[in-house]
Amino acid sequence: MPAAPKVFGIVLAGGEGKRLMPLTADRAKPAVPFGGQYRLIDFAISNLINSGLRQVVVLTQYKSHSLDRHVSQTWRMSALLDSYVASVPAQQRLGKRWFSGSADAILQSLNLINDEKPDIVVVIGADHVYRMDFRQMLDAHIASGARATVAGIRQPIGLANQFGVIDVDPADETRIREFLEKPQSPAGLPDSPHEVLASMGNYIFDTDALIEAVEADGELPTSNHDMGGDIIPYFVNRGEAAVYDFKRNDVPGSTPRDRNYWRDVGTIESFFDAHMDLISTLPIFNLYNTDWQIHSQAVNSPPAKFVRDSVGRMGNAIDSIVSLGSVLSGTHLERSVVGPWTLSGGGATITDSVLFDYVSVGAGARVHRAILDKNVVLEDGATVGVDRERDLARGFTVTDTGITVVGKNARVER
Ligand code: ADQ
Repeated sequence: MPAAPKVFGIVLAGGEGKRLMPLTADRAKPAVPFGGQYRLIDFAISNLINSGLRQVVVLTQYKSHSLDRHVSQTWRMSALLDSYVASVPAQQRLGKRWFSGSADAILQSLNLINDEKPDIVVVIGADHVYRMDFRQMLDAHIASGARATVAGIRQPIGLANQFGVIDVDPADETRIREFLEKPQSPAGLPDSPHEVLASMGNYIFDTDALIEAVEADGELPTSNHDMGGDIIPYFVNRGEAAVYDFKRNDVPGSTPRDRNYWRDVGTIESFFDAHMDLISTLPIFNLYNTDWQIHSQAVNSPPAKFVRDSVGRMGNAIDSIVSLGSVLSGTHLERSVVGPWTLSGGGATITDSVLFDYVSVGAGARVHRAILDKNVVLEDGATVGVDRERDLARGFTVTDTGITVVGKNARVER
């Protein structure tokens, strides 16, 4: 490995995100808005760029239009420095078929790697909220001599069936001796029986190893062509996979509270909870870390505005984030995240909620524990999240813990 290896980044962004419906009815999961002005994919790309990567491709497939547009408008890099973040849709280079899995997405995109000839390839998912300095994982990858390194984080054992579960060789500390993709009842950790070491879906490979593995996998008719299910076990079976413990990662500017923050936002519940992590005085995840900024599209919008309504009623906002272009008039806003260009009328109350862009909340309306997607309109006096049965009867999604989700463009009557 050269002293300064050339590193290429691949962001896997083709997943459907079925468990986030209806938010993914019309857009790929990585394009789902998050935290007011971001999209989920901004966290993955910001981490790579802040870690010094300058050549990054985003592999897309499912409902990729708004994702492609967001990537191309947000991540404009300098051609002079041969820097790019390029969104690459499925191109059917190996026959007339779409990607059949995340490993197939890489197999079908090997031309991108062959063009750049990197020494190392970083492959990451696009649907987590976190900060990570990949330089530290790269150093660990090179030091261990492994051909594949998987980032791992402890998670409650009850969630093991959502993750790849890593079993580390106790004699070696980093070598993975077993990797089970989404197991039903794995053993807990020796020092913590209620936890497992979960794969974060972030990997580093020596380039020749990655090419070899996805090509071999492509020949296997029984394979699901999945990075977690097939490619990582390929390296584990050969004794060539190491774990990188995310606990060691120390991102510049992290607070003691948000050091090693990582959240899989695959479900409505976790998506909602991740928003609540942003808003308290000392947030569990701090967006105001200027040493490791999460970048997003620079929107050309006027500042957010808070005014009395037409009859002089005053509003207030506390423990909340409000994005550019929004006007809140005589509204009480609490523990909520409001996206760009959202309007709310006099006497409205919005609590414990997430509003995307271009939402309109009518005068006297009430929103509680709800997610309102783009362009949702609440008529004057309408309510969401107040009466579960009524929300269900109106066709809204209501989770077990009572979060109501209103899909894009819906009009909510009084
Ligand atoms: P999942 O997230 O369930 O588990 P997957 O659905 O393959 O795995 O998604 C991983 C990433 O790949 C996502 O960013 C997704 O958008 C993308 N992706 C999926 N199919 C794709 C395709 N055909 N083309 C392009 N991109 C695609 C994974 C790992 C687990 C790990 C969890 C961590 O398999 O081992 O624990 O991530 O959340």
